[in-house]
Amino acid sequence: MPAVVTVNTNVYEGQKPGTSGLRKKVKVFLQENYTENFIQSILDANKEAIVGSTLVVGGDGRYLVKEVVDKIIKISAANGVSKLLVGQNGILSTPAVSCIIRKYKTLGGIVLTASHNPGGINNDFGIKFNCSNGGPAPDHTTNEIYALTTAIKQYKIVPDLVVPIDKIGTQTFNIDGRQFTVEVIDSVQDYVAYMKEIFDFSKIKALIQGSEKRRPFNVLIDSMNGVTGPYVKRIFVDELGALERNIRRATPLEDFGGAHPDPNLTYAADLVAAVKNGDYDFGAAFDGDGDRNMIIGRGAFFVTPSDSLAVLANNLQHIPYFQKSGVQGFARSMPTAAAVDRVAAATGREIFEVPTGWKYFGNLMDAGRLSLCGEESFGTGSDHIREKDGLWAALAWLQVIAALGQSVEEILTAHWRQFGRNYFTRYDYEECASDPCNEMMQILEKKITEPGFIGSSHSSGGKTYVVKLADNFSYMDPIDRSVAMKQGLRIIFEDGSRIVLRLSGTGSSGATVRLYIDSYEAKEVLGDAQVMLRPLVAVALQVSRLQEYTGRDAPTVIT
Ligand code: VG1
Ligand code: CO
Repeated sequence: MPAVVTVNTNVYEGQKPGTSGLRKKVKVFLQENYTENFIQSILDANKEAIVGSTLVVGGDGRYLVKEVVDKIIKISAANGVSKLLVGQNGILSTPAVSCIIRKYKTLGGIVLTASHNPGGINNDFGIKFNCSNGGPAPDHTTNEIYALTTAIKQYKIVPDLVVPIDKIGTQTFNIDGRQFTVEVIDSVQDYVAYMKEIFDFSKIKALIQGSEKRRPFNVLIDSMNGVTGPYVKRIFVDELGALERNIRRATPLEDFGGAHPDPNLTYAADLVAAVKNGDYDFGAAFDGDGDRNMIIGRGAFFVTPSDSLAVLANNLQHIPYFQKSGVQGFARSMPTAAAVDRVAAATGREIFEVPTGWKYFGNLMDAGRLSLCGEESFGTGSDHIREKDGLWAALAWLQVIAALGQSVEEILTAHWRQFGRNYFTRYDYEECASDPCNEMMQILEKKITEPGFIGSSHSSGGKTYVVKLADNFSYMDPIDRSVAMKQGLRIIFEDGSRIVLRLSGTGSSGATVRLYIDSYEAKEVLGDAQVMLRPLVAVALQVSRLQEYTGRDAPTVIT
Protein backbone atom coordinates (compact mmCIF):
# COMPACT_ATOMS: atom_id res chain seq x y z
CA MET A 1 0.00 0.00 0.00
CA PRO A 2 1.59 3.33 -1.05
CA ALA A 3 2.29 5.56 1.93
CA VAL A 4 2.20 9.31 2.58
CA VAL A 5 5.61 10.94 2.96
CA THR A 6 6.19 14.42 4.37
CA VAL A 7 8.98 16.26 2.56
CA ASN A 8 10.82 19.26 3.99
CA THR A 9 11.07 22.12 1.54
CA ASN A 10 12.26 25.72 1.24
CA VAL A 11 10.37 28.77 0.11
CA TYR A 12 10.77 29.99 -3.46
CA GLU A 13 10.25 33.66 -4.00
CA GLY A 14 7.94 34.99 -6.66
CA GLN A 15 5.20 32.34 -6.70
CA LYS A 16 2.62 35.07 -7.06
CA PRO A 17 -0.18 34.27 -9.50
CA GLY A 18 -0.65 37.00 -12.14
CA THR A 19 -3.65 37.88 -14.30
CA SER A 20 -4.40 34.19 -14.72
CA GLY A 21 -2.33 31.83 -12.58
CA LEU A 22 1.38 31.33 -11.99
CA ARG A 23 3.32 31.49 -15.26
CA LYS A 24 7.05 30.94 -15.49
CA LYS A 25 9.61 29.34 -17.75
CA VAL A 26 9.49 25.52 -17.71
CA LYS A 27 12.96 25.53 -16.17
CA VAL A 28 11.70 27.47 -13.18
CA PHE A 29 9.01 24.84 -12.56
CA LEU A 30 11.65 22.11 -12.90
CA GLN A 31 13.57 23.32 -9.84
CA GLU A 32 13.47 20.89 -6.94
CA ASN A 33 10.15 21.17 -5.05
CA TYR A 34 9.12 24.35 -6.90
CA THR A 35 6.00 22.81 -8.42
CA GLU A 36 5.28 20.72 -5.31
CA ASN A 37 5.36 23.86 -3.13
CA PHE A 38 2.81 25.60 -5.30
CA ILE A 39 0.45 22.61 -5.51
CA GLN A 40 0.59 22.11 -1.75
CA SER A 41 -0.18 25.80 -1.27
CA ILE A 42 -3.22 25.54 -3.56
CA LEU A 43 -4.55 22.65 -1.50
CA ASP A 44 -3.77 24.44 1.78
CA ALA A 45 -5.62 27.55 0.60
CA ASN A 46 -8.71 25.34 0.48
CA LYS A 47 -8.11 24.22 4.07
CA GLU A 48 -10.61 21.77 5.57
CA ALA A 49 -12.64 21.54 2.36
CA ILE A 50 -9.85 19.61 0.71
CA VAL A 51 -10.30 16.39 2.69
CA GLY A 52 -12.91 14.27 0.93
CA SER A 53 -13.14 16.67 -2.02
CA THR A 54 -13.17 16.12 -5.79
CA LEU A 55 -10.96 18.17 -8.09
CA VAL A 56 -10.65 18.39 -11.88
CA VAL A 57 -7.15 18.27 -13.37
CA GLY A 58 -6.02 18.90 -16.91
CA GLY A 59 -4.04 21.17 -19.17
CA ASP A 60 -3.36 22.36 -22.68
CA GLY A 61 -0.97 19.57 -23.67
CA ARG A 62 2.17 21.65 -23.48
CA TYR A 63 5.53 20.35 -22.32
CA LEU A 64 5.45 19.32 -18.63
CA VAL A 65 1.65 18.89 -18.36
CA LYS A 66 1.82 15.10 -17.89
CA GLU A 67 4.61 15.29 -15.32
CA VAL A 68 2.75 17.89 -13.30
CA VAL A 69 -0.53 15.93 -13.48
CA ASP A 70 1.42 13.06 -11.94
CA LYS A 71 2.63 15.32 -9.12
CA ILE A 72 -0.88 16.64 -8.51
CA ILE A 73 -2.19 13.07 -8.24
CA LYS A 74 0.49 12.13 -5.70
CA ILE A 75 0.13 15.28 -3.61
CA SER A 76 -3.69 15.24 -3.71
CA ALA A 77 -3.71 11.63 -2.52
CA ALA A 78 -1.47 12.58 0.40
CA ASN A 79 -3.69 15.53 1.37
CA GLY A 80 -6.92 13.60 1.65
CA VAL A 81 -8.54 14.56 -1.65
CA SER A 82 -10.97 11.77 -2.36
CA LYS A 83 -11.29 11.96 -6.13
CA LEU A 84 -9.63 13.50 -9.17
CA LEU A 85 -11.25 13.81 -12.57
CA VAL A 86 -8.29 13.87 -14.95
CA GLY A 87 -8.45 14.50 -18.69
CA GLN A 88 -7.06 11.61 -20.72
CA ASN A 89 -3.31 12.16 -21.19
CA GLY A 90 -3.74 15.30 -19.11
CA ILE A 91 -5.65 17.06 -21.90
CA LEU A 92 -8.45 19.46 -20.99
CA SER A 93 -9.06 22.88 -22.49
CA THR A 94 -9.56 25.72 -20.01
CA PRO A 95 -13.27 26.05 -20.92
CA ALA A 96 -13.68 22.27 -20.59
CA VAL A 97 -12.25 22.36 -17.06
CA SER A 98 -14.76 25.06 -16.16
CA CYS A 99 -17.59 23.04 -17.71
CA ILE A 100 -16.59 19.84 -15.86
CA ILE A 101 -16.19 21.55 -12.47
CA ARG A 102 -19.73 22.91 -12.80
CA LYS A 103 -21.29 19.75 -14.19
CA TYR A 104 -19.92 17.47 -11.47
CA LYS A 105 -20.06 20.15 -8.73
CA THR A 106 -16.46 19.66 -7.65
CA LEU A 107 -14.54 21.79 -5.16
CA GLY A 108 -12.57 23.20 -8.07
CA GLY A 109 -9.87 22.33 -10.53
CA ILE A 110 -6.23 22.80 -11.39
CA VAL A 111 -5.50 23.98 -14.92
CA LEU A 112 -2.04 23.45 -16.34
CA THR A 113 -1.45 26.08 -18.96
CA ALA A 114 0.42 29.21 -19.87
CA SER A 115 -2.38 29.89 -22.34
CA HIS A 116 -1.17 31.91 -25.32
CA ASN A 117 2.49 31.84 -24.24
CA PRO A 118 4.78 29.57 -26.28
CA GLY A 119 5.48 26.06 -24.99
CA GLY A 120 8.37 23.60 -24.98
CA ILE A 121 11.31 23.06 -22.70
CA ASN A 122 12.67 26.58 -23.22
CA ASN A 123 9.32 28.31 -22.97
CA ASP A 124 6.45 28.71 -20.55
CA PHE A 125 4.38 26.62 -18.19
CA GLY A 126 1.62 27.66 -15.82
CA ILE A 127 -0.62 26.46 -13.01
CA LYS A 128 -3.99 27.99 -12.20
CA PHE A 129 -6.62 27.16 -9.60
CA ASN A 130 -10.31 27.41 -10.46
CA CYS A 131 -13.02 27.48 -7.78
CA SER A 132 -16.28 25.58 -7.45
CA ASN A 133 -18.10 28.02 -9.76
CA GLY A 134 -15.68 26.93 -12.49
CA GLY A 135 -13.93 30.30 -12.66
CA PRO A 136 -10.37 31.41 -12.02
CA ALA A 137 -9.74 31.97 -8.31
CA PRO A 138 -10.47 35.55 -7.24
CA ASP A 139 -7.76 37.85 -5.86
CA HIS A 140 -8.33 36.96 -2.23
CA THR A 141 -7.74 33.26 -2.98
CA THR A 142 -4.67 33.81 -5.16
CA ASN A 143 -3.28 36.17 -2.51
CA GLU A 144 -3.76 33.46 0.06
CA ILE A 145 -2.06 30.85 -2.13
CA TYR A 146 0.84 33.28 -2.57
CA ALA A 147 1.07 33.94 1.18
CA LEU A 148 1.25 30.19 1.79
CA THR A 149 4.10 29.83 -0.71
CA THR A 150 6.11 32.39 1.25
CA ALA A 151 5.92 30.32 4.44
CA ILE A 152 5.82 26.71 3.25
CA LYS A 153 8.08 24.29 5.12
CA GLN A 154 6.73 20.89 4.11
CA TYR A 155 4.52 19.18 1.61
CA LYS A 156 2.85 15.80 1.63
CA ILE A 157 3.13 13.33 -1.20
CA VAL A 158 2.59 9.65 -2.00
CA PRO A 159 5.73 9.05 -4.07
CA ASP A 160 5.01 5.39 -4.85
CA LEU A 161 1.53 5.91 -6.22
CA VAL A 162 1.49 4.89 -9.88
CA VAL A 163 -1.52 6.15 -11.86
CA PRO A 164 -1.41 5.91 -15.65
CA ILE A 165 -3.60 8.54 -17.34
CA ASP A 166 -3.54 7.30 -20.90
CA LYS A 167 -6.70 5.18 -20.70
CA ILE A 168 -10.22 6.24 -19.80
CA GLY A 169 -11.42 4.55 -16.63
CA THR A 170 -11.51 4.62 -12.84
CA GLN A 171 -8.68 3.55 -10.56
CA THR A 172 -9.10 3.31 -6.81
CA PHE A 173 -6.38 3.19 -4.17
CA ASN A 174 -6.17 2.88 -0.45
CA ILE A 175 -3.99 5.61 1.02
CA ASP A 176 -3.46 5.36 4.77
CA GLY A 177 -6.85 3.76 5.20
CA ARG A 178 -8.63 6.31 3.00
CA GLN A 179 -10.01 5.66 -0.44
CA PHE A 180 -8.56 7.71 -3.27
CA THR A 181 -9.97 7.57 -6.80
CA VAL A 182 -8.59 8.80 -10.08
CA GLU A 183 -11.11 8.84 -12.90
CA VAL A 184 -9.50 9.42 -16.27
CA ILE A 185 -12.17 11.02 -18.44
CA ASP A 186 -12.67 11.62 -22.15
CA SER A 187 -11.21 15.10 -22.66
CA VAL A 188 -13.96 16.35 -24.94
CA GLN A 189 -17.18 14.48 -24.20
CA ASP A 190 -18.73 16.66 -21.48
CA TYR A 191 -17.83 19.84 -23.29
CA VAL A 192 -19.23 18.68 -26.62
CA ALA A 193 -22.45 17.53 -24.97
CA TYR A 194 -22.81 20.98 -23.42
CA MET A 195 -22.22 22.79 -26.73
CA LYS A 196 -24.97 20.65 -28.28
CA GLU A 197 -27.34 21.90 -25.57
CA ILE A 198 -26.35 25.53 -26.02
CA PHE A 199 -26.49 25.69 -29.81
CA ASP A 200 -28.71 24.33 -32.54
CA PHE A 201 -26.14 22.14 -34.27
CA SER A 202 -28.54 21.17 -37.05
CA LYS A 203 -28.74 24.78 -38.25
CA ILE A 204 -24.97 25.25 -38.12
CA LYS A 205 -24.52 21.96 -39.95
CA ALA A 206 -26.94 23.04 -42.66
CA LEU A 207 -24.97 26.27 -43.04
CA ILE A 208 -21.62 24.50 -43.31
CA GLN A 209 -22.84 21.77 -45.65
CA GLY A 210 -25.04 23.96 -47.83
CA SER A 211 -28.08 22.79 -49.76
CA GLU A 212 -29.30 22.61 -53.32
CA LYS A 213 -30.16 26.29 -53.14
CA ARG A 214 -27.16 27.55 -51.23
CA ARG A 215 -23.51 26.69 -51.56
CA PRO A 216 -21.64 25.42 -48.47
CA PHE A 217 -20.35 28.02 -46.05
CA ASN A 218 -16.68 27.26 -46.13
CA VAL A 219 -14.96 27.49 -42.73
CA LEU A 220 -11.30 27.21 -41.77
CA ILE A 221 -10.74 26.44 -38.10
CA ASP A 222 -7.19 26.73 -36.77
CA SER A 223 -6.24 25.16 -33.42
CA MET A 224 -2.65 26.49 -33.65
CA ASN A 225 -1.40 23.08 -32.41
CA GLY A 226 -3.03 23.82 -29.08
CA VAL A 227 -5.52 21.92 -26.98
CA THR A 228 -8.63 22.62 -29.08
CA GLY A 229 -7.67 20.17 -31.85
CA PRO A 230 -9.57 17.17 -30.47
CA TYR A 231 -12.57 19.38 -29.61
CA VAL A 232 -12.60 20.87 -33.10
CA LYS A 233 -12.41 17.43 -34.73
CA ARG A 234 -15.30 16.13 -32.67
CA ILE A 235 -17.47 19.22 -33.10
CA PHE A 236 -16.72 20.42 -36.61
CA VAL A 237 -15.92 17.18 -38.41
CA ASP A 238 -17.98 14.56 -36.54
CA GLU A 239 -20.97 16.72 -35.59
CA LEU A 240 -21.16 19.58 -38.07
CA GLY A 241 -20.09 17.80 -41.22
CA ALA A 242 -17.00 19.89 -41.96
CA LEU A 243 -14.24 18.18 -43.92
CA GLU A 244 -10.66 17.58 -42.86
CA ARG A 245 -9.61 20.45 -45.09
CA ASN A 246 -11.80 22.80 -43.03
CA ILE A 247 -9.60 22.35 -39.96
CA ARG A 248 -5.92 22.90 -39.46
CA ARG A 249 -3.18 22.36 -36.87
CA ALA A 250 -5.60 20.14 -34.96
CA THR A 251 -3.16 17.93 -33.07
CA PRO A 252 -1.99 19.27 -29.70
CA LEU A 253 1.80 19.47 -29.67
CA GLU A 254 3.98 19.94 -26.59
CA ASP A 255 5.71 22.94 -28.16
CA PHE A 256 2.77 23.99 -30.36
CA GLY A 257 5.01 23.14 -33.31
CA GLY A 258 7.13 26.16 -32.44
CA ALA A 259 4.13 28.45 -32.99
CA HIS A 260 3.08 31.19 -30.64
CA PRO A 261 -0.46 29.96 -29.96
CA ASP A 262 -2.03 33.40 -29.69
CA PRO A 263 -4.87 34.01 -32.14
CA ASN A 264 -4.22 37.49 -33.47
CA LEU A 265 -3.26 38.98 -36.82
CA THR A 266 0.44 38.61 -36.10
CA TYR A 267 0.71 35.13 -34.62
CA ALA A 268 -2.10 33.63 -36.67
CA ALA A 269 -0.86 35.25 -39.88
CA ASP A 270 -0.87 31.81 -41.49
CA LEU A 271 -4.60 31.44 -41.07
CA VAL A 272 -5.20 34.99 -42.24
CA ALA A 273 -3.23 34.28 -45.43
CA ALA A 274 -5.04 30.99 -46.00
CA VAL A 275 -8.45 32.63 -45.68
CA LYS A 276 -7.43 35.62 -47.76
CA ASN A 277 -6.09 33.51 -50.61
CA GLY A 278 -8.55 30.64 -50.40
CA ASP A 279 -12.27 30.25 -50.96
CA TYR A 280 -13.28 30.63 -47.32
CA ASP A 281 -16.25 32.43 -45.79
CA PHE A 282 -15.10 32.24 -42.20
CA GLY A 283 -11.91 31.66 -40.26
CA ALA A 284 -11.38 31.12 -36.56
CA ALA A 285 -8.30 30.47 -34.45
CA PHE A 286 -7.90 29.57 -30.78
CA ASP A 287 -5.04 29.90 -28.32
CA GLY A 288 -3.06 27.15 -26.59
CA ASP A 289 -5.64 26.45 -23.88
CA GLY A 290 -8.71 27.16 -25.99
CA ASP A 291 -10.20 30.16 -24.23
CA ARG A 292 -9.30 32.83 -26.82
CA ASN A 293 -10.70 33.23 -30.31
CA MET A 294 -10.10 35.26 -33.42
CA ILE A 295 -12.86 35.58 -35.99
CA ILE A 296 -12.32 36.61 -39.61
CA GLY A 297 -14.65 36.64 -42.59
CA ARG A 298 -14.25 36.19 -46.32
CA GLY A 299 -11.13 37.89 -47.65
CA ALA A 300 -9.76 37.74 -44.08
CA PHE A 301 -12.10 40.54 -43.00
CA PHE A 302 -11.01 41.04 -39.39
CA VAL A 303 -13.51 41.30 -36.54
CA THR A 304 -12.01 43.09 -33.55
CA PRO A 305 -12.79 41.32 -30.28
CA SER A 306 -14.57 44.45 -29.04
CA ASP A 307 -16.83 44.42 -32.11
CA SER A 308 -17.31 40.67 -31.88
CA LEU A 309 -18.66 41.10 -28.36
CA ALA A 310 -21.03 43.84 -29.46
CA VAL A 311 -22.34 41.90 -32.45
CA LEU A 312 -22.99 38.80 -30.35
CA ALA A 313 -24.66 40.93 -27.66
CA ASN A 314 -27.01 42.26 -30.30
CA ASN A 315 -27.83 38.78 -31.63
CA LEU A 316 -28.10 36.48 -28.63
CA GLN A 317 -31.73 35.79 -29.42
CA HIS A 318 -30.57 33.44 -32.18
CA ILE A 319 -28.84 31.12 -29.71
CA PRO A 320 -31.06 28.50 -28.02
CA TYR A 321 -29.26 28.81 -24.66
CA PHE A 322 -30.31 32.44 -24.35
CA GLN A 323 -33.79 31.76 -25.66
CA LYS A 324 -34.16 29.52 -22.62
CA SER A 325 -32.21 31.40 -19.96
CA GLY A 326 -32.90 34.96 -21.05
CA VAL A 327 -30.32 37.69 -21.39
CA GLN A 328 -29.09 39.65 -18.38
CA GLY A 329 -26.35 42.28 -18.44
CA PHE A 330 -23.17 42.63 -20.48
CA ALA A 331 -19.61 43.35 -19.40
CA ARG A 332 -16.17 44.06 -20.77
CA SER A 333 -12.73 44.60 -19.33
CA MET A 334 -11.67 48.22 -18.97
CA PRO A 335 -9.25 48.36 -21.94
CA THR A 336 -11.84 46.76 -24.26
CA ALA A 337 -13.44 49.27 -26.63
CA ALA A 338 -16.95 50.25 -25.60
CA ALA A 339 -18.91 48.95 -28.62
CA VAL A 340 -20.94 46.61 -26.40
CA ASP A 341 -21.92 49.54 -24.16
CA ARG A 342 -23.97 50.93 -27.04
CA VAL A 343 -25.81 47.64 -27.48
CA ALA A 344 -26.50 47.59 -23.74
CA ALA A 345 -27.87 51.11 -23.89
CA ALA A 346 -30.05 50.31 -26.91
CA THR A 347 -31.45 47.14 -25.35
CA GLY A 348 -31.81 48.52 -21.82
CA ARG A 349 -29.36 46.13 -20.19
CA GLU A 350 -26.82 46.62 -17.44
CA ILE A 351 -23.20 47.07 -18.52
CA PHE A 352 -20.16 46.49 -16.31
CA GLU A 353 -16.56 47.58 -16.82
CA VAL A 354 -14.15 45.35 -14.87
CA PRO A 355 -10.35 45.08 -14.63
CA THR A 356 -8.40 42.90 -17.05
CA GLY A 357 -8.78 39.17 -16.32
CA TRP A 358 -11.71 36.79 -16.53
CA LYS A 359 -11.86 36.29 -12.74
CA TYR A 360 -13.59 39.66 -12.42
CA PHE A 361 -16.67 38.48 -14.35
CA GLY A 362 -17.43 35.50 -12.12
CA ASN A 363 -19.29 37.17 -9.25
CA LEU A 364 -21.58 39.06 -11.61
CA MET A 365 -22.45 35.84 -13.43
CA ASP A 366 -23.00 33.94 -10.18
CA ALA A 367 -25.34 36.72 -9.09
CA GLY A 368 -27.36 36.38 -12.29
CA ARG A 369 -26.53 39.86 -13.57
CA LEU A 370 -24.23 39.02 -16.43
CA SER A 371 -24.85 36.91 -19.53
CA LEU A 372 -22.17 37.88 -22.03
CA CYS A 373 -18.75 39.46 -21.65
CA GLY A 374 -15.44 39.89 -23.35
CA GLU A 375 -11.98 41.30 -23.45
CA GLU A 376 -10.08 43.00 -26.25
CA SER A 377 -7.45 40.27 -25.90
CA PHE A 378 -9.56 37.89 -28.00
CA GLY A 379 -11.65 36.63 -25.10
CA THR A 380 -15.39 36.16 -25.45
CA GLY A 381 -17.74 34.10 -23.34
CA SER A 382 -21.01 33.80 -21.51
CA ASP A 383 -22.41 32.57 -18.24
CA HIS A 384 -22.61 29.01 -19.63
CA ILE A 385 -19.26 28.52 -17.84
CA ARG A 386 -16.89 30.80 -15.90
CA GLU A 387 -14.02 31.02 -18.37
CA LYS A 388 -13.83 32.65 -21.74
CA ASP A 389 -14.49 30.10 -24.43
CA GLY A 390 -12.92 30.17 -27.89
CA LEU A 391 -14.93 27.40 -29.52
CA TRP A 392 -18.14 28.70 -28.02
CA ALA A 393 -17.45 32.08 -29.64
CA ALA A 394 -16.89 30.51 -33.07
CA LEU A 395 -20.10 28.48 -32.73
CA ALA A 396 -22.00 31.57 -31.55
CA TRP A 397 -20.86 33.43 -34.65
CA LEU A 398 -21.88 30.57 -36.93
CA GLN A 399 -25.28 30.37 -35.25
CA VAL A 400 -25.80 34.09 -35.81
CA ILE A 401 -24.61 33.85 -39.42
CA ALA A 402 -26.96 30.93 -40.01
CA ALA A 403 -29.86 32.95 -38.63
CA LEU A 404 -29.11 36.22 -40.43
CA GLY A 405 -28.00 34.71 -43.72
CA GLN A 406 -25.35 37.42 -44.08
CA SER A 407 -21.60 37.39 -44.42
CA VAL A 408 -19.33 38.41 -41.57
CA GLU A 409 -18.58 41.71 -43.30
CA GLU A 410 -22.25 42.45 -43.96
CA ILE A 411 -23.06 41.82 -40.31
CA LEU A 412 -20.32 44.18 -39.13
CA THR A 413 -21.17 46.90 -41.63
CA ALA A 414 -24.82 46.84 -40.61
CA HIS A 415 -23.81 46.92 -36.96
CA TRP A 416 -21.63 50.00 -37.46
CA ARG A 417 -24.38 51.70 -39.41
CA GLN A 418 -26.76 51.18 -36.49
CA PHE A 419 -24.45 51.83 -33.55
CA GLY A 420 -21.46 53.77 -34.91
CA ARG A 421 -18.00 52.33 -34.80
CA ASN A 422 -15.35 51.98 -32.13
CA TYR A 423 -11.86 52.01 -33.56
CA PHE A 424 -9.40 50.09 -31.45
CA THR A 425 -5.78 49.11 -31.51
CA ARG A 426 -3.38 47.59 -29.02
CA TYR A 427 0.39 47.91 -29.14
CA ASP A 428 2.36 45.31 -27.17
CA TYR A 429 6.00 45.86 -26.28
CA GLU A 430 6.98 42.39 -25.15
CA GLU A 431 9.76 41.40 -22.76
CA CYS A 432 11.20 44.83 -22.04
CA ALA A 433 13.46 45.52 -19.07
CA SER A 434 11.29 45.66 -15.93
CA ASP A 435 12.79 48.58 -14.03
CA PRO A 436 12.42 51.30 -16.67
CA CYS A 437 8.86 50.13 -17.40
CA ASN A 438 7.90 50.34 -13.75
CA GLU A 439 9.47 53.77 -13.61
CA MET A 440 7.59 54.87 -16.71
CA MET A 441 4.29 53.81 -15.16
CA GLN A 442 5.05 55.60 -11.91
CA ILE A 443 6.06 58.82 -13.59
CA LEU A 444 3.10 58.71 -15.94
CA GLU A 445 0.69 58.12 -13.09
CA LYS A 446 2.11 61.09 -11.25
CA LYS A 447 1.87 63.25 -14.36
CA ILE A 448 -1.72 62.41 -15.25
CA THR A 449 -3.00 62.80 -11.70
CA GLU A 450 -1.34 66.17 -11.14
CA PRO A 451 -3.61 69.20 -11.02
CA GLY A 452 -3.77 70.80 -14.41
CA PHE A 453 -3.57 67.61 -16.46
CA ILE A 454 -7.33 67.47 -16.73
CA GLY A 455 -8.26 70.07 -19.31
CA SER A 456 -4.84 69.99 -20.97
CA SER A 457 -4.65 69.76 -24.78
CA HIS A 458 -2.57 67.32 -26.78
CA SER A 459 -2.11 67.55 -30.54
CA SER A 460 -0.85 65.40 -33.34
CA GLY A 461 -1.56 64.95 -37.03
CA GLY A 462 -3.84 68.00 -37.08
CA LYS A 463 -6.04 66.65 -34.28
CA THR A 464 -6.28 68.04 -30.78
CA TYR A 465 -7.47 66.11 -27.78
CA VAL A 466 -8.52 67.67 -24.47
CA VAL A 467 -8.23 65.54 -21.34
CA LYS A 468 -11.50 64.93 -19.55
CA LEU A 469 -10.49 62.30 -17.00
CA ALA A 470 -7.26 60.56 -16.04
CA ASP A 471 -6.60 57.99 -13.34
CA ASN A 472 -5.26 54.61 -12.36
CA PHE A 473 -8.36 52.45 -12.80
CA SER A 474 -9.78 50.85 -9.69
CA TYR A 475 -12.83 48.64 -9.40
CA MET A 476 -15.20 47.69 -6.66
CA ASP A 477 -16.98 44.40 -7.25
CA PRO A 478 -20.71 45.20 -7.00
CA ILE A 479 -21.44 41.81 -5.45
CA ASP A 480 -18.84 41.28 -2.71
CA ARG A 481 -17.54 44.88 -2.58
CA SER A 482 -13.91 43.75 -2.91
CA VAL A 483 -11.67 46.40 -4.43
CA ALA A 484 -8.98 45.95 -7.09
CA MET A 485 -6.63 48.95 -7.30
CA LYS A 486 -4.12 50.10 -9.91
CA GLN A 487 -5.58 48.22 -12.86
CA GLY A 488 -4.20 50.48 -15.60
CA LEU A 489 -3.60 54.14 -16.40
CA ARG A 490 -6.42 55.76 -18.34
CA ILE A 491 -6.55 59.07 -20.13
CA ILE A 492 -10.02 59.82 -21.43
CA PHE A 493 -10.57 62.78 -23.75
CA GLU A 494 -13.51 65.10 -24.26
CA ASP A 495 -14.56 63.30 -27.46
CA GLY A 496 -14.64 59.95 -25.66
CA SER A 497 -11.44 58.57 -27.14
CA ARG A 498 -9.05 56.87 -24.75
CA ILE A 499 -5.46 55.97 -24.08
CA VAL A 500 -4.86 53.09 -21.65
CA LEU A 501 -1.50 51.79 -20.48
CA ARG A 502 -0.83 48.79 -18.27
CA LEU A 503 1.81 46.19 -17.61
CA SER A 504 0.95 42.62 -18.50
CA GLY A 505 0.37 40.12 -15.72
CA THR A 506 0.85 36.98 -17.81
CA GLY A 507 4.42 37.28 -19.07
CA SER A 508 7.09 34.99 -17.69
CA SER A 509 10.10 37.27 -17.94
CA GLY A 510 10.73 41.02 -18.05
CA ALA A 511 7.86 43.44 -18.53
CA THR A 512 5.35 43.62 -21.34
CA VAL A 513 3.78 47.04 -21.84
CA ARG A 514 0.32 47.16 -23.34
CA LEU A 515 -0.87 50.39 -24.91
CA TYR A 516 -4.56 50.45 -25.82
CA ILE A 517 -6.08 53.17 -27.97
CA ASP A 518 -9.67 53.63 -28.91
CA SER A 519 -12.01 56.19 -30.36
CA TYR A 520 -15.62 56.29 -31.43
CA GLU A 521 -17.11 57.58 -34.67
CA ALA A 522 -20.87 57.88 -34.82
CA LYS A 523 -21.10 58.21 -38.60
CA GLU A 524 -17.92 57.30 -40.45
CA VAL A 525 -18.05 53.54 -40.70
CA LEU A 526 -15.35 52.96 -43.27
CA GLY A 527 -11.69 53.42 -42.51
CA ASP A 528 -8.61 51.66 -41.34
CA ALA A 529 -8.16 51.65 -37.56
CA GLN A 530 -4.39 52.06 -37.83
CA VAL A 531 -4.83 55.19 -39.93
CA MET A 532 -7.71 56.59 -37.89
CA LEU A 533 -5.87 56.14 -34.60
CA ARG A 534 -2.44 57.33 -35.68
CA PRO A 535 -2.76 60.80 -34.09
CA LEU A 536 -3.90 59.32 -30.80
CA VAL A 537 -1.06 56.79 -30.80
CA ALA A 538 1.37 59.65 -31.32
CA VAL A 539 -0.15 61.51 -28.38
CA ALA A 540 0.14 58.39 -26.22
CA LEU A 541 3.81 57.97 -27.11
CA GLN A 542 4.48 61.67 -26.38
CA VAL A 543 2.73 61.71 -23.03
CA SER A 544 4.14 58.39 -21.77
CA ARG A 545 7.65 58.73 -23.30
CA LEU A 546 7.27 55.02 -23.88
CA GLN A 547 9.90 54.73 -26.60
CA GLU A 548 12.49 56.36 -24.39
CA TYR A 549 11.76 54.08 -21.40
CA THR A 550 11.43 50.82 -23.30
CA GLY A 551 14.15 51.57 -25.83
CA ARG A 552 11.77 50.28 -28.53
CA ASP A 553 10.78 52.33 -31.53
CA ALA A 554 8.12 49.86 -32.59
CA PRO A 555 5.81 47.43 -30.79
CA THR A 556 6.33 43.67 -30.94
CA VAL A 557 2.70 43.07 -31.86
CA ILE A 558 -0.05 45.36 -33.10
CA THR A 559 -3.64 44.18 -32.92
C1 VG1 B 1 -3.75 38.94 -20.83
C2 VG1 B 1 -4.91 39.69 -21.42
C3 VG1 B 1 -6.14 39.53 -20.54
C4 VG1 B 1 -6.44 38.04 -20.35
C5 VG1 B 1 -5.22 37.34 -19.82
C6 VG1 B 1 -5.39 35.85 -19.70
O1 VG1 B 1 -3.42 39.47 -19.57
O2 VG1 B 1 -4.60 41.06 -21.57
O3 VG1 B 1 -7.22 40.21 -21.13
O4 VG1 B 1 -7.51 37.86 -19.47
O5 VG1 B 1 -4.10 37.57 -20.67
O6 VG1 B 1 -5.73 35.29 -20.93
P1 VG1 B 1 -2.21 40.48 -19.35
O7 VG1 B 1 -2.14 40.72 -17.87
O8 VG1 B 1 -0.99 39.84 -19.92
O9 VG1 B 1 -2.57 41.71 -20.12
V1 VG1 B 1 -5.18 33.75 -21.28
O10 VG1 B 1 -5.92 33.24 -22.70
O11 VG1 B 1 -3.56 34.01 -21.25
O12 VG1 B 1 -5.67 32.85 -19.98
CO1 CO C 1 -5.85 31.29 -22.99
